[in-house]
Amino acid sequence: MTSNQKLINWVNEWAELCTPEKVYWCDGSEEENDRLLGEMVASGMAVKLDEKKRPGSYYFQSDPSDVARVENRTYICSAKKEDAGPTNNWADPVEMKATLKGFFKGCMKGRTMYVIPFSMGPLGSDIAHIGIELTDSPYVVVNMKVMTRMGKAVLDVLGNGEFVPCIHSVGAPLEPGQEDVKWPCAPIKDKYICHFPDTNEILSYGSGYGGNALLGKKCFALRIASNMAKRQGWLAEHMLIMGITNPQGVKKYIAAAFPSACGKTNLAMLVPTIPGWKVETVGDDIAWMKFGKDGQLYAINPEAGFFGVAPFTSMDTNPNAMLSAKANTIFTNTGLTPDGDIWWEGIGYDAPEGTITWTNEVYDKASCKPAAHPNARFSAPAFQCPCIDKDWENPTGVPIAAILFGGRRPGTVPLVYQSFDWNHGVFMGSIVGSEVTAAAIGLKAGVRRDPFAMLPFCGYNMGDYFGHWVNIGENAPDKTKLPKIFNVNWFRKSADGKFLWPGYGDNIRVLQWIFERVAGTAKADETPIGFVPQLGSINTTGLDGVEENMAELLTVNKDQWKDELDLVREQYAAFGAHLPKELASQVTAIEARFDK
Ligand code: SAT
Ligand code: MN
Repeated sequence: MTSNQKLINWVNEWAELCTPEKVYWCDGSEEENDRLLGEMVASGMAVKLDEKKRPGSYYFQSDPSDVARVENRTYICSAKKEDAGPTNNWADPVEMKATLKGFFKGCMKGRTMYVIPFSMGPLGSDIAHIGIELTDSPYVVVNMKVMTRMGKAVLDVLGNGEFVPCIHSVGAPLEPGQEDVKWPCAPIKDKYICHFPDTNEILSYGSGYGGNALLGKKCFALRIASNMAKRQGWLAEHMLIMGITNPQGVKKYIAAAFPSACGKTNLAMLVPTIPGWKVETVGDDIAWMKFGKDGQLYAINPEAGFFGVAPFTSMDTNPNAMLSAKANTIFTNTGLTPDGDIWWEGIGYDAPEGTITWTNEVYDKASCKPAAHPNARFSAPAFQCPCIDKDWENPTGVPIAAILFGGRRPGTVPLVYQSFDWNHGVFMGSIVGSEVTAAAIGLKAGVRRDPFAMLPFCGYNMGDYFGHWVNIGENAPDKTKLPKIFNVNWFRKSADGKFLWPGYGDNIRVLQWIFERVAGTAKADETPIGFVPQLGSINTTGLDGVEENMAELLTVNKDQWKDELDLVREQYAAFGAHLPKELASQVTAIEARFDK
């Protein structure tokens, strides 16, 4: 299939260590996909959903110990500890390699080693990169088929070129005659998700779920790619990409960073509630951005599918996601209905009698045990999304006019505000905060800072990452063409704990203000923290009972911000000398503006 000797040698080397029963090179064909899914149905790992209700779709239940990314088992193995920074787990690369080789030795016994060539980004795009994942999980293969461009065509593009080596094992060798379990994996203490930024390698052991196992996503497209991007002067970000068209037919693209499971997929596929506006989706999770020849920042979505959180996705909250997952979709840890469909909390209708939970019990509403795990997911092909952008696979990407940051902040942070300039926008990104999501194990619930929504995904020292963002602005080919930067907060609450803003499709009203700020028409007040919409400049036509909330939604309170800035100082202290002076000075500048 390939004459890339480096690739062949590398596959042989790992096959020798892992001792799989056989090595299989994935060609990415439909026939191969059907065969693997058929084999998983036969072995009891997968359930084929009803062909009429959910054509071409399959259902999986994971082991109850293997349901999300394991951040406390995730490591950045840079030569120097300092280069991993204060927000990552660090391990010495030589020691970690030795430990992992111990785990990988014989780990694929009795299983097949699949070789998955995949491209993050449209095949052949200048912004795209190729990886090869070795895995002993057929579940990973069929998910990679949805989530990436995968198979023989990738090898053709690769030729004798460089690839990012990704090695994955569920860590459950089979002795001769030993029966397999439904979802093989290793105990949590033996799980390792390791990144070697100096050699661009990824080694993942012991988990079969999501970002731990689909190595193109968080491991490659964010942790390793953020390192590549820093070295090469581009951006690898945890951002959705959307196109917004106004009633006059003018279109602008926006990239937006929100922490995991914080409504990013919903925003990317938003259905506008105001007439004449249109939203189209380029991506819902990751953006790779590079300056084009015209000096604009262009973004591609490196993925080819959506790995969406299922619970509370419904025809009301996100019809486009529901329709994306209507066929050819893999569901993991949702409920399963007796008529061969899926069900989850918040899907918009009651669970049919006899629904099975993700732990394979009969669902009993009264028991308080949910049918779907909170981090249950659908893997759906992006092309099936009714609002997919016509340029979502354009190899040059789409030009980004604005960058948004946001988190869940019940207080302090206004509905929307705009930065004074690039570095002030970098500051806004650096102080993003949100609640801990169910996608992460081993963390206390509560609000945590999640700078640029990259806390679990930045593959190097976060202080240096801030510096990289400053440099991107500094070295931009044309500073006047840099995207404008905004912060949004859909989650501000009143003193009695009620959401002040309706959210969902009405977020288009905030996007309209942003769109018009970029166009230079919307009105704003200059406040110490940035440009805040002038009262009346956000379109609330047709909204009941929101107009009276606008003043509170847009309030910038000096005392709250003084507290906020104290917390930012604490947060910043952790970065020591790695904190760029351009950010430290933002804190004092905002304080000075408040005291003026
Ligand atoms: O499991 S993933 O890491 O891919 C999803 C997420 O946590 O955002
Ligand atoms: Mn994400």
